[in-house]
Amino acid sequence: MAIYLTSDLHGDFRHFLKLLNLIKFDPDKDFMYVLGDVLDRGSENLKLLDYVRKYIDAGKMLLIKGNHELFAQMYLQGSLDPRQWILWGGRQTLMEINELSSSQREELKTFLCGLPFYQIISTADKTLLLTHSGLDADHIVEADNKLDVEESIKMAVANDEFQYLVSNDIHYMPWSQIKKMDYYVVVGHVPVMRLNEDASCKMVHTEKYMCIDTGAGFRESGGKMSCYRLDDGKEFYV
Ligand SMILES: [Mn+2]
Repeated sequence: MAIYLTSDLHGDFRHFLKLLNLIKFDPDKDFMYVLGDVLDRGSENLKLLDYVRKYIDAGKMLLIKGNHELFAQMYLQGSLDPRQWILWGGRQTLMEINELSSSQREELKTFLCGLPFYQIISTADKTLLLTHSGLDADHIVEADNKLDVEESIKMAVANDEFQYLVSNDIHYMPWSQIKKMDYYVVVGHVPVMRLNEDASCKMVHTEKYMCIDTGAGFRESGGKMSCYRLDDGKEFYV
């Protein structure tokens, strides 16, 4: 039994199959957490989402909401201008959604609305909080010299889920504040090529959080799709 974490698959169905093949993902024994942004930038967005959903329905994967899932939800709700979504990488997903019947759209909207914003998981030796973007610096809950990550996320989402999901504040907040976080946090959202000094696509590990968006949506900038095996810390890239 192995637990895998991945994020920011961005419509790249082909590489997701390669990744599952590389890790020999076994739905009878393994579990995978997807930390958001299955959609947009790629060429097979809904095909990839449907594939992930089959595993979700079988209880073998869990999808946490990313900003690109929210963009699709907002488009389906009529609250996002298509031109804006296109600018944010949604052109192909938009065309795929426009092919759907109205009942399929309704079903997709309900699914996207119901996605969780975070998940807390425990293994024998560690407890982690998984979420797409991290923290919204305008909504931080601190008490007893601790930064309450779960309450901070709840407050940020209650205030404005869009603002929460597009935030990259965790990478900008002072370390004195980050080190007070009461959970070890795993995020995606910001391609690690922007964070690594050598601009490589290696996952970023810090004392208090890690970033596992290795840039599957930005192959032209050296990005890859990847996953992290929680059991032994091994990283896999395709
Ligand atoms: Mn994102």
